[in-house]
Amino acid sequence: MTHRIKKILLVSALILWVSSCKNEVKEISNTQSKDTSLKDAFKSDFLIGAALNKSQIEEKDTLSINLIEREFNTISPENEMKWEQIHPQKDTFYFDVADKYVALGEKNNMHVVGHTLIWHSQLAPWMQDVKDSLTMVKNIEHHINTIVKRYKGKIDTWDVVNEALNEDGSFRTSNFYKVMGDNFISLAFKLAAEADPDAKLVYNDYNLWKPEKRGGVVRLVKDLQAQGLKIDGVGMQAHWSLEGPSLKDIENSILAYAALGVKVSFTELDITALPNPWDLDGAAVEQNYEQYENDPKMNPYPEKLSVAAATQMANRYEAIFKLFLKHKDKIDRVTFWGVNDGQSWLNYWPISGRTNHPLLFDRDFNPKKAYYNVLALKNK
Ligand code: 9MR
Repeated sequence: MTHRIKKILLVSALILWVSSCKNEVKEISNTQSKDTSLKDAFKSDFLIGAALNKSQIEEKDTLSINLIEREFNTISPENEMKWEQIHPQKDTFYFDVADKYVALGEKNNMHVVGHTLIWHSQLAPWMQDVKDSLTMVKNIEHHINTIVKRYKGKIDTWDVVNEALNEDGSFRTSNFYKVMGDNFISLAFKLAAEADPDAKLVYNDYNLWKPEKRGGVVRLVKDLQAQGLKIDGVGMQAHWSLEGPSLKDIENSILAYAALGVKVSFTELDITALPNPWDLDGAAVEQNYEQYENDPKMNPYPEKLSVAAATQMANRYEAIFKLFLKHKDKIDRVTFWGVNDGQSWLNYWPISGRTNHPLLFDRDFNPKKAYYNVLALKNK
């Protein structure tokens, strides 16, 4: 064999080897994504979702998009459909990003959630000043009719009213409440049902595991039902921590809401890995948290979780999903509030500039130990 032929053979062999390696890598990653998809693992139990930010909705963040399409079968808009974004002035609606959001969900055959129609927070300033009930009713009608009708048949579930209750179960004295009493809640559910009779309608709030707040939700749902109005579900937001709430409190709420004949959704699940000011001795909630901003004690995992904390997080997620599976007949959806740890709102709240680790995927989109523990529940 001449030197030249030997060289050609060697190069060909090398090319063959590299391309077979590529195939192997592709095959492994395909199999991996198939085996490890949350949506497939839980498909006979409940939907699994994530809240998307603007750059994900606009498909600029392609790494997120790959993960979202692989792992989730339902999506929620983290901010883009809130009143101040979508309806910033009386006669101005911005549908651009919301349209893209709905199109993304449709393209991927996902269950699309609308968040949220009526909320005291992130409300357009022009609505905060409304003082008479006739004007408020008209504005709510205009808002709900315009948005819900636009996405009729495309948005599958609406968070109709968000966070209308105080911690003791009484009504929050938002501007809606000050002007209309609790009638704004029945009005919103009535309008949403008329605008899209097939959409699922949900009351959504945080700390719904608390017995007193649970009582408030039970009263609210019963009241809507007594008026003959449609309410399909209670959304328990689930911004939780490693220590609490207890599984018992969560379970008691699942049972109480399901007993009303509505479904329970976990709409905004994340588990903070960091100490919060109100966990500290003597720290009152109303304190200003800026003082903690550069306090290393409040930011113990600036790079990644310690092995012990990652294990604690994995165990906590495992226990929570075990409870969800126990009540899968009552639960229709579990949505994480964000895609990866770096994108979570918990890096900015309640103290800004910290490094939190509340989700199942790390900042490089790698599944964490918590992810594998959750999936393993389906292999037991
Ligand atoms: O994650 C959202 C964050 O980006 C916004 O700054 C914040 C503004 O209030 O809202 C966050 O989402 C909230 C959700 O819409 C309703 N439940 C509580 C969520 C966390 O604050």
